Amino acid sequence: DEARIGVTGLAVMGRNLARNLARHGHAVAVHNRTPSRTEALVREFGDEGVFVPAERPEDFVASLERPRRLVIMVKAGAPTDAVIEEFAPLLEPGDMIVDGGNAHFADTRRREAALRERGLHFVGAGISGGEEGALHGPSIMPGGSAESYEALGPLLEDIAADVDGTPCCVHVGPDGAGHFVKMVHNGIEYADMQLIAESYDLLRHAAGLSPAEIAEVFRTWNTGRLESYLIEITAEVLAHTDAATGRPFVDVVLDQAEQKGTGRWTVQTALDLGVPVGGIAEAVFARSVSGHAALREAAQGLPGPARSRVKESGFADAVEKALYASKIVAYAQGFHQIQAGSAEYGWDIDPGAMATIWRGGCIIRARFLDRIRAAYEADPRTPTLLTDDHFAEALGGAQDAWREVVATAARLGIPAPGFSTALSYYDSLRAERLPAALTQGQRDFFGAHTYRRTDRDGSFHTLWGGDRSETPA
Ligand code: NBP
Repeated sequence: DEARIGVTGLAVMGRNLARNLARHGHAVAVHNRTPSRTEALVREFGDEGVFVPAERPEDFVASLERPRRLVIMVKAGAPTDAVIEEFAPLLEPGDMIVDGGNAHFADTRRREAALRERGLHFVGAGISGGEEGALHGPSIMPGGSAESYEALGPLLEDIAADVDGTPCCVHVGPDGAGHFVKMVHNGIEYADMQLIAESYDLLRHAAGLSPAEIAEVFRTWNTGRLESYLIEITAEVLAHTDAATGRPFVDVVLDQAEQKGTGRWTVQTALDLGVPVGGIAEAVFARSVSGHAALREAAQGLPGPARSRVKESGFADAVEKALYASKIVAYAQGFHQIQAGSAEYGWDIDPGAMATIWRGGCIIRARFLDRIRAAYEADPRTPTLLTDDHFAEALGGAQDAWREVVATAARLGIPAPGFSTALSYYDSLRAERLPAALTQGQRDFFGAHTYRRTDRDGSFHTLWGGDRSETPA
């Protein structure tokens, strides 16, 4: 029992997490199904700290101090179940299994319940930041019992990213809470990337700027309120020239975006919870549209508007405002989903704490998240971030520009689903009356689905096929 914690699954993520632990002075037991990975880790990085390699699961488990902390970093899905089944029988009550993979939160809930029956703690930890994050400090979103967090928290906080002395790791809530929050984080990441892509597209095709010029625009934006990792790398990608052709890199890349599925999970779950997350959904659909090569090919000859250019002066500033406003909306929708999930599953998640641990380590890390943290600090029960003083002021200041950019996109035939849906959501929430009243009338007409009235309690039905009198339902 010489190792404080163990990692099994030593592909890029597990290896880097183990190295991160070792570099922080924690003796770490390491194991992998294929022993050559374990040997390679110790051979290449053995001098970074104390590694305790084991080939057999029994020896791996025996090398851990008690209660045991065992981190699984294998492929999500069936492999995770297989590894849990392999190790759980070797553990004792009170021991902890941490799944650091990208599990679906429903799987995490199932596994947690099953292992709790066997006296084991199961912690579903969302880990963001890719391989670099795993090595140098990820954002960690652990869900599980408070008791297990007491034993695990200090280690995880030690290896997590750090912003202003605050670790990017906090106990999110019970069972699937951590993986749920990680999922929504990824959904927000999709939305943010889509909005940035639309900004680029508008600057390119409405304003006629070159990729190199747009890179400069993003660099400037990165010194202001949009400062973020995603804006920073956008400038890098746009400034890059393809070595083989000498053309802008962005012009030689096939324009069909791929996805691994966490964005889709976010939208599927949002539909189940009844939470409108248009920004995330349009981002997932935008990737999907881009990949439908045959559809796009078939549509090539369809008519569009005569394309002209907007006057460049001031347009980039308008796009910056539209981007900031749309980003506020997309994040507000994501945080709404976190609050809805928390209520549905009884997780009691602190949304401000999520904004705090996303400030470093993860892909959406940004100055902006401090604003969200502050908004929840000012009003922990706010139903939407949009009404926070800072965000409301920014939305106010963006009004003309935001609408002008969406109108310009429509006029010139440049797709801007992210900007458009954000503005529609904003206007829907603002509207005093929505046409949903008409929808209710239609539903009552064809299906006797009933409606409620603005002036009286109760449900009603109009006898549409008869004398059109109203009856209480
Ligand atoms: P992979 O997702 O590529 O998984 C490879 C690892 O799983 C290897 O250690 C492999 O062992 C092991 N494994 C498999 Br596959 N089936 C197994 C089984 N039946 N029994 C035991 N071990 C099995 O690794 P990764 O890219 O390092 O990602 C690990 C986890 O972290 C995943 O859930 C991933 O979604 C998540 N994640 C990844 C990133 C990223 O940037 N890559 C970021 C955030 C989260 P072997 O060596 O014997 O084949």
